[in-house]
Amino acid sequence: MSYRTSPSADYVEDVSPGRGALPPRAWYASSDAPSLSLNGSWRFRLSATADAEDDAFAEPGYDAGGWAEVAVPGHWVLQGDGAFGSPIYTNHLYPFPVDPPHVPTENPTGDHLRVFDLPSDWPSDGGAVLRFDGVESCARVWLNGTELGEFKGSRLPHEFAVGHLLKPGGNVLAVRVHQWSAGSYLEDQDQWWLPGIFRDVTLLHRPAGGVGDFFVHASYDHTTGEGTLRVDSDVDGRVTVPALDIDIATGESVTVAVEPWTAETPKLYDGVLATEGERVPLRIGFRTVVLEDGLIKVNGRAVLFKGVNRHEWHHEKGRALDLETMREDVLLMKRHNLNAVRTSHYPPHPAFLDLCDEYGLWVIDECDLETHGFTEQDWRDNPVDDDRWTPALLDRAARMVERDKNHPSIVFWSLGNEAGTGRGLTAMAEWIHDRDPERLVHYEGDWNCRDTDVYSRMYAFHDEVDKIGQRLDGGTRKRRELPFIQCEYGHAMGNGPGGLADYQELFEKYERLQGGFIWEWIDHGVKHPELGYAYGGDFGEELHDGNFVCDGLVFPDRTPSPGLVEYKKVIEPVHIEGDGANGIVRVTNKQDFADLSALAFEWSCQVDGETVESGALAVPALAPGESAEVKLPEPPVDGRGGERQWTVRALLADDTLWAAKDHVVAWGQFAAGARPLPSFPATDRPVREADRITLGPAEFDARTGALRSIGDVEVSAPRLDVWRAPTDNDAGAEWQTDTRYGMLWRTLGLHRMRHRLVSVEAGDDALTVRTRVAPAAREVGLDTVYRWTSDGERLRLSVSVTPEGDWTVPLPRLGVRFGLAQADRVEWFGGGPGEAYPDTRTASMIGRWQSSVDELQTPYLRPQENGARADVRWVELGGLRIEGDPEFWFTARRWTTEQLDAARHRTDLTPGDTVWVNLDHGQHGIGSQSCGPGPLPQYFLKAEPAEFAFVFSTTT
Ligand code: IPT
Repeated sequence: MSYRTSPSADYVEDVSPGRGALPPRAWYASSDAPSLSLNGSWRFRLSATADAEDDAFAEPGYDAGGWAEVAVPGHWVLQGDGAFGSPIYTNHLYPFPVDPPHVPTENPTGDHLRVFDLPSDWPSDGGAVLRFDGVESCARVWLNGTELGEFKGSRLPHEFAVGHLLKPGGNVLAVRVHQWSAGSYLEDQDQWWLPGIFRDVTLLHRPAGGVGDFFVHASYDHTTGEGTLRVDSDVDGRVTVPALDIDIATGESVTVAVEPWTAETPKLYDGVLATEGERVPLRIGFRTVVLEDGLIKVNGRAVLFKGVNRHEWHHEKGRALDLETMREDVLLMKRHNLNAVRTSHYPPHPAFLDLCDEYGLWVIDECDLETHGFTEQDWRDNPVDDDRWTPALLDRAARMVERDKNHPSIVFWSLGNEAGTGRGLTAMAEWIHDRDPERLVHYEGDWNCRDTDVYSRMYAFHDEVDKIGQRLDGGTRKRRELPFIQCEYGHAMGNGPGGLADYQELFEKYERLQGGFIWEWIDHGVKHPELGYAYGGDFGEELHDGNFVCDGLVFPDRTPSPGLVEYKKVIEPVHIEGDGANGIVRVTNKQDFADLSALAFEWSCQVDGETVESGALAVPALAPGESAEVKLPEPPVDGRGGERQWTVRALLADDTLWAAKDHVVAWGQFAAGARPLPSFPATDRPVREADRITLGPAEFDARTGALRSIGDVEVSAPRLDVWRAPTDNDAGAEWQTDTRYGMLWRTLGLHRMRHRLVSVEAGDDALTVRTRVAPAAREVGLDTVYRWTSDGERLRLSVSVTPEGDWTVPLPRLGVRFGLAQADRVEWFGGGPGEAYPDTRTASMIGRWQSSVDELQTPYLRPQENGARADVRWVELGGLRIEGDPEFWFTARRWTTEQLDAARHRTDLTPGDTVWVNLDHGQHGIGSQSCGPGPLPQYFLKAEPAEFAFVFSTTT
């Protein structure tokens, strides 16, 4: 005989979306119907299983005085200092046995209790609705002891009619939240598993005759310049838009001249929907989205998405974001030239979409659906191909579309992410196409594009994208006729992504390619008292995916990473090229809709990186796609013979919503003359005295030829260095087995090179030190000759490297490393202000830059190679000036590469007494192999014969 002690928790494993909730509808704020936020501190009790406690706590009068408290919105595992469990990070693996729809018996369950009074002016007539904007993953709700129902669909709204249950005072709202439910099978996104009531809870008064659901249809006819407005409403009423003199009945259409909405020109018209009992403000954007001639067109023009995938993340609050944090995201995106967001992989808090409407961002709104873990069993039992789950899928589609349908920013509905293929997805697509034929449908998981209006891929390599652009990729007939986007590319994990400029070139070259969305916006690091930021495994998870959750363009505190700065430059809306010798600039407007009238242009002329003159540059207000050549002024007369260059910037001409006047939108630089290379006659000869050799300002160890000092600056001798602490992109994803150089380098032993001294030769005009640099157990090596010369004041080191043996891998870096006892301030002339590598150097601007050694470091959450400055002509630090022949890559840090390599978190790095300086002739590219292609061949640092030199002098 078997029986269950608590059948009341059966709903947890039920595949149905739930019971008791109202049908989904548009999310809006009423002008006159009051609402009551139930956010705040709630009483909280955690149980280990779904049925550990009965529902007595939901009864009025229950004494929860002894319970803990949690903040709502919030995730309980991020509160209570570990007393309420911990977050779990997995990429695509389910952290529980795949046994759908069953979930573990150990199912953390949080009982939440909140007692509230109605405000004294709460209307006594009408009804009321209780709205949950997001609860992970399954909730059962009671008000004043009456059960309202239960629901799943974590990032979707659920409303209950509660008017009949409300009392003026002492209302008891009880919510039981289960971490795991059948719904968890549909929510296998690559992110932390974070249970809780993580979005707002609100009580909404619903006046008699109030607005129910409504659908704003606002299209734009680019051939006439007119917009057509129709608002369908469950409850009849009138629609007014004062600025357009519109006053129509709901359901009625009107066509008038309007300014259209685009992400570049987000014109919104304020309107009102008034029914007998309520007024609701409308923000109307007129635009038409179509698939035409195989292209995604808005208002008659093809758009190019310069986008990013945005998960909701806050380093302390998880996915419980406040409005200011959402606005910060939007402002950062706009300031970095982004024009599009994919809401990976669920509908965001609705306020974020209001911001996208207002500030101007194209949106792919994605449904809360991912079943990625089923890939481990070849997608067997995948819920999206099992009719029993289809009602849940359709419920999710409807909750997204109905909630968000009035946002002009949304151009695509996305069915979800990484869910394989199946009938359930088709059912969703059919329902969506039918409900909203005025937008397009996206889904990446089906490369045959059965249900979609766009061919979408993730992490396709450059060569494949090139083929797709040329329509040489084959595929089904349907697919061949569709435009292409990369819904994910440029994996921004750690240092990188590299190769963005090369992608952008392709996107701009072929009409079929309509851009892409970087993976992803923000590192999901969790603020941690000892580790700084925690990632997967730091909470002792039995299964986890490490720092794969830290792959954003901004750090967890939203500081832009170099990847974002690079992306900003790569996607700049204006292209500025120049012919410095002839004093001509060519400016191209790369926007899709706006002319250049919002921008002002400025030229400046630099000598040795210092601006000697600048002024305004008159550039015509070019239409999208247009170019013009503009003459630069006569180059300034300046006696100095240094390196000359022009810099031209495009700035905001006026304050905008998202940045102030003079914000730099785009720039270009071009040389106006060659750089004079540092050189001097070798007049000094090395002198040997006992155990030392002197040459000009320098002293060497006579036996080893190792440099000891230059003037009074002590150094630990420069030696050849080829090792860098592998980046996440060097290490590569585990499924890319044959070209993961981060691994191959280690296998070869490049992190433990030995230096065999061959000879020290004090000649007439030079000290020559010959060595062979090679790893144990291998025959490959690098013959390395250091040749030192001096004119008495300056010291020149020429390095020549000749590879021996069969080098089958590129080198991580090639240059010299040395140590300085004291260094803090750094000044250089070269690329900056931020780091750059061969395929991430677009944003590196040639100029004079200053920094401290500490500020040179880029704080990647998992420590790895970072902080190199490109094209350095000279650098000064620690009493030395170092000039390059040719330009070099410069890195300085207070720990060694080996320490950097060994560290798991930033807090593992402790500054030592020595500042370690790398002067590199070459760096290997960065690529995006943590989930995509490695560096393109042109960014490889091949093991080839090389010669390079540095000139040292003291600055004191
Ligand atoms: C792709 C996922 O869609 C995304 O959620 C994230 O996991 C990303 O990869 C990697 O960070 S899936 C890809 C591994 C094929």
